[in-house]
Amino acid sequence: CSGPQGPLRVGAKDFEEQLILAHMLAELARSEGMRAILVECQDTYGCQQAMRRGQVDVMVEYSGTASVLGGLAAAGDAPGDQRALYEGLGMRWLGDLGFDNSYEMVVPTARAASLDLRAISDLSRLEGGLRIATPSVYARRPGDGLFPLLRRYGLRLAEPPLLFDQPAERYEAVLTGRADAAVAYATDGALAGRRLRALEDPLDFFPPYQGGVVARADAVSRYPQLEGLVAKLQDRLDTATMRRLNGRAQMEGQAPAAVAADFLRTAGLIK
Ligand code: PBE
Repeated sequence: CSGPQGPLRVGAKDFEEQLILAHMLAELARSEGMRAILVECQDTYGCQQAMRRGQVDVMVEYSGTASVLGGLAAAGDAPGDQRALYEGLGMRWLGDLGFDNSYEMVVPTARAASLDLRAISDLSRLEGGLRIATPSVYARRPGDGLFPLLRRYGLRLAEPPLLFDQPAERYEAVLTGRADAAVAYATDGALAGRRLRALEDPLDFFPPYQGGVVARADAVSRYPQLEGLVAKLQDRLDTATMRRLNGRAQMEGQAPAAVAADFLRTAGLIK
């Protein structure tokens, strides 16, 4: 744990949305005269471990991810459980930001139309089994991860999953027919302009994934301004906005820090 003079350590998983939002939090903290640094903690597990060890003070997490982490059932948990869950871990959920970044299964719009694919369950009709393009971390994820999803829907893979960590690579794999379906994040900027359809989830396998800010309780005491910083971001980041900001980093190659600073300036939150 750092002392009272230590900088606020803002954690980020390794995808654009996380980096953009972490830069927003750090930049807002600096605008209040605090020192703040970014800590890249890789994936959900790496970041949660860093939070528990006191190497990260605050980060953006997703409501459904919180319940998965807590070992609760992935599906069917009442929204809002993440608050109680984090309290039990010595952390505080400081508020939702206003967007939902769920996992989605996407298929090319044309193929969905010709095969009448509407729901994830319809993928069982593909002869010879399913070829799927996924982020590697999702293929390893318990709870709401790929293999629990396949089990829940009774889907059989034709071959090991194709692992692509760049969203555009997954979408291209499915559009060129190398895979039948790709795992998407609902706020991926790379979805824009691609003729892909997200399949329905009739079994409600996926919980809601409201983006929100979680902090260690000791950081909230050390930095009483923290809750106010989160409040400044609330009601400004809906799913469409988040997708647009992610697209600037994913597709236009802008640095996440620049996307964050530009957003805050345009919103009048920093000079
Ligand atoms: N998600 C979708 C994942 C990654 C993108 C927000 C549910 C997570 O970080 O938990």
